[in-house]
Amino acid sequence: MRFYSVLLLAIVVFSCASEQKNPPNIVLIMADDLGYGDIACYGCDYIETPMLDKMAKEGLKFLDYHSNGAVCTPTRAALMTGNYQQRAGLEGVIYAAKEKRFYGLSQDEKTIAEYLKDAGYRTGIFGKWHLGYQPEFNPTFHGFDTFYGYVSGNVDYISHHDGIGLYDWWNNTDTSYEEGYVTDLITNHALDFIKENKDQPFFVYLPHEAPHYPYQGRNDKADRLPGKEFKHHGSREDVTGAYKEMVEVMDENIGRVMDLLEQLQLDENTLVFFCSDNGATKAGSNGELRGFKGSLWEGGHRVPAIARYPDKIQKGSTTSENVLSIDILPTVLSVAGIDSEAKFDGIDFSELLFNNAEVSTRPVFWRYRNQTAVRKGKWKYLRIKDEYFLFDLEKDLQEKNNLVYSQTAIADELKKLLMEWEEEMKSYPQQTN
Ligand SMILES: [Ca+2]
Repeated sequence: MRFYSVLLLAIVVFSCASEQKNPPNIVLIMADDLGYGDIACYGCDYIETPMLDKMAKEGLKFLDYHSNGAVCTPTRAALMTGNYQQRAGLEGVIYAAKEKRFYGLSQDEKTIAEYLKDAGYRTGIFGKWHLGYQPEFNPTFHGFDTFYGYVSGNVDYISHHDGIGLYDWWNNTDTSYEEGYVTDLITNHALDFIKENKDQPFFVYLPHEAPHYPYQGRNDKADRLPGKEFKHHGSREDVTGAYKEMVEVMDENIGRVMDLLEQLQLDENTLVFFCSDNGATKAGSNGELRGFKGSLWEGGHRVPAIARYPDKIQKGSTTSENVLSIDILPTVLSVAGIDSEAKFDGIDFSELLFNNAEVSTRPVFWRYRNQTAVRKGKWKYLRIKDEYFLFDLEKDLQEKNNLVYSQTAIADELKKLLMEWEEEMKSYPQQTN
């Protein structure tokens, strides 16, 4: 009898320990410039995205998810640090131009990859970094064990040359020469990484290039070649057709990741989060939203996001809770069971993922070039140059009805919050390209 009690106790203790030893894998997939109306499960009727639609059917679709930036670099700084990009001094884009390529994510910043690596995760990034060209900014110095991809804002999908014609394809800190279409290549490397690390917790960050320009399909010729002049956006004239193909090929490749997780029987213990880094350009669609990439109208930063984690997240659910890029790091740490003393601007929304709980109506802020915005609950206060707006986003998602002169008490409250936030951000010097 006593033997059995001890055995039972041993089994209980062992199973608890093994549970702790089996933290979930995290797969974070981010599209580049994908708009709120660019995939079928968000209402697009000319681009087919069966894999993302399936992910939404099996998981949670966000209707009020926002990138912290209206352009690439700032969102990535926010995503990596869990804090407003301004704290890292990266409010603007890091451009390829030779005189502008000296900025980057400081070693003083602790990234999501570093937190996970410290907790025993294997960490890999496959795709676009865009947080610094210089060697010291390489993702392998920011917590990633493995890096395949490019450090600039965009490369030719076939030749892998950046916006000023420099070759930009890397394996860790070394230049890598390999042939292939960017979307396929980064997925191949992500799949290899998952296979190699299937027996230990891993973090895969898969920042896609699609559907950012140059607008090139899988079978197109390279546009950017050494010594040859090229059009920045590529040579294809049917941009809409190329764009559709780029999104569809990305979707197909996301399907390959999901299939592998299932084949390896890892999908039950893997949180997959998909999002975009800012709204679409005029080549794509932000659905009914006003504005495009680069603007603080909703179309610049309200973007698709989907979370999938079988048995943990309710299938086919949607949420209208307001969540941002900065919230992913604290949420991932919570899901992975990692305690951290660190304070973040972002919040842990795991209770929203698992129990459909409400997220607090904290104020959240955006600033880019000559625009600032603050959102609290349904209210959004927006400044563009010297014009001021107040919108009730529940009634007016299209931002047509400016209430700044009729709802003055609310406008004043939000303006005060914005001024306080800007005051706090003054202590961080910005590059503001
Ligand atoms: Ca982008």
